[in-house]
Amino acid sequence: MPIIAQNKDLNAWIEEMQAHCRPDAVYLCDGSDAEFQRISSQMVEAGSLIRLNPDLRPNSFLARSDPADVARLEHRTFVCTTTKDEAGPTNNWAEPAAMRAELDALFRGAMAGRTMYVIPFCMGPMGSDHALIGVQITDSPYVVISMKLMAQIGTPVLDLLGEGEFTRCLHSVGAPLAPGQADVPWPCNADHKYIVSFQDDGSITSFGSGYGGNALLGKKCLSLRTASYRARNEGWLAEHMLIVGLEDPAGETTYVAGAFPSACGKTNFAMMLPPEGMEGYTVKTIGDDIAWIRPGADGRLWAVNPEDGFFGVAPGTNGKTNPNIMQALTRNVIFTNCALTPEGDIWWEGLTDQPPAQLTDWQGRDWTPEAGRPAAHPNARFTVSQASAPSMDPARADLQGVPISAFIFGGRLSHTYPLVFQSRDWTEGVYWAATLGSEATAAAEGQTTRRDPFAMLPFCGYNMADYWQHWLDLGQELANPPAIFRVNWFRRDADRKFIWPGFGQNLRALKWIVDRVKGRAGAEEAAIGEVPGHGDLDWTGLDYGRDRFAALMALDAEELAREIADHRDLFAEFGDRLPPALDEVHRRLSESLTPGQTGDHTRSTARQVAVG
Ligand code: GTP
Ligand code: SPV
Ligand code: MN
Repeated sequence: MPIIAQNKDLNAWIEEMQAHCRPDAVYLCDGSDAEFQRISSQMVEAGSLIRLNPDLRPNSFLARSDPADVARLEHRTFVCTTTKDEAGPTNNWAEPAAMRAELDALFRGAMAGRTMYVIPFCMGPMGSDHALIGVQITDSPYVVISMKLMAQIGTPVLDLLGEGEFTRCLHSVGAPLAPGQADVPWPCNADHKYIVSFQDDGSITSFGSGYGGNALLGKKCLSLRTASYRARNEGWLAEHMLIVGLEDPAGETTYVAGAFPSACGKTNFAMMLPPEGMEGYTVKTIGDDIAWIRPGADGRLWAVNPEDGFFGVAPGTNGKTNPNIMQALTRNVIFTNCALTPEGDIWWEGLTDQPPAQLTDWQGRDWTPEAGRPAAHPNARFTVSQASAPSMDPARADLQGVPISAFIFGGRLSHTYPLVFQSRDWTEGVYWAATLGSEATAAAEGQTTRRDPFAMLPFCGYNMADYWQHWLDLGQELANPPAIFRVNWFRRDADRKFIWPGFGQNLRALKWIVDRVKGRAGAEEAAIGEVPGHGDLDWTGLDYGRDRFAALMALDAEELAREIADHRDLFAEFGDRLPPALDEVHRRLSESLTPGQTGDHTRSTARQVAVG
């Protein structure tokens, strides 16, 4: 098929890559529904997709990955800035020229026996100044059909691009086929995997993996690593954040953006239903994973969601935990690494209370509830267009984005941190976001905290200390900066039971946050900031006693002092680059929490209601 992209640079790049990667064919994606149907049908015939029962799950598919290619690969992810210092201690760095040479060698002939697909895509509302156009070259049809659900792709994007600039995103599964060699259902490269952001020229190259954030290069690579680097230079923010609006009974909507580390509940939070008693409130979804945020002429921050689809964690999702996404998952979905029922539908742990008696697991093996292993991979995911979720806010199409009134940061922490608190000011808020952590897995809960600053550890495209400074600087410039909050739904009592009644109640914390911003809710001064008293939260429809709440909110001076002391280790990694303002907050908190002189400092009874 002849290439008829009118963009000269694009044409030249396609020709160059065709000569270098040696595919059997080159195909320029138009992004049409017919194209999706055609490619998915070809994949079904080739055995790399299973078509689900159209009566149960119309136009939906199951992909089973190679068991060694099931998640993002942080140790194979590289940020190639000119110097190692620019990438910082939390990123893998490689010298750009050396990395280019290594990748050039790997891509030589890498697409033999396959089709090279060219996917023009747009992240952000089409036509918005906030949008970025990329072109992904890939030999993975799974990437093509996934990108169709995750972004605007094809001819409309090429038309918008015209002669303009685009981000070069090169991807191969790294599994060339010799003449006559049979393909496997999920090709990837067992020996070499690379996910590389070249920050010197803004290009992205990924080799060897077909999975999610490794392969859908518009997502983590372009919209976070590349965009965060650009954003620092251009004065905006690219963040691993959900964006939601809370509409109150009077019809007023307040938008917040929230950063929780991977698999810590962004998707659910972004589309939660109100709990019993709070039916007058509505959560409206703008996005569940990525936010691009810019200062507006009004001195506020405005956010867009650059994505058009959800690539969400399947296990644990059901009609109770997330009815909105379940509604979206009824048709037009690509499921990856879920289990298959005998009727030709999907299943995963937590979808139903009782597992089916018989399944095919994510690796294609027979499974029964006695198998002693999960039927779906714990990182099994669904890919679905956002247009399918009933909770979507039409404002997500607004070219300038939505105004952000608050930032929320939260990890999975079984101790020390209360349900919610508000930072005293922007600088302290940046401190609490920079020191965000999560207890790695359920198994590791209560043990080590993995620091995940701003939930951006795997995604920040430059030195994390410079990123903190960028946040501090931006806050200084804003006439109306958002308020900053920390949340934690995961605190446990002495019997290891969750103290918060469940994430179905999280809207109560969100309502307090919104009411704080509006000057409608009270708070008490505490060592770490401002905390709600029992009477400050709305308990309509929930009987939650003062004692339980006191346990949820308790601030233990020694625990906090240990936590603050632990932040020193994180900060020490950055040496001289650590912003002095964060060092200063650390010093102040350490002093106020020195064991022995804490009682009055951890919580004073002075009550205050914010104005503004
Ligand atoms: P990424 O897509 O990896 O960035 O993650 P995410 O933050 O969007 O995670 P997601 O909402 O998909 O949640 C991951 C898992 O945690 C799912 O199994 C959810 O059912 C479960 N989950 C979501 N929210 C909560 C919560 O508030 N508490 C608990 N205990 N589990 C939750
Ligand atoms: C995450 O890991 O934060 C994700 C999934 O959102 S992936 O797109 O695979 O990175
Ligand atoms: Mn994510």
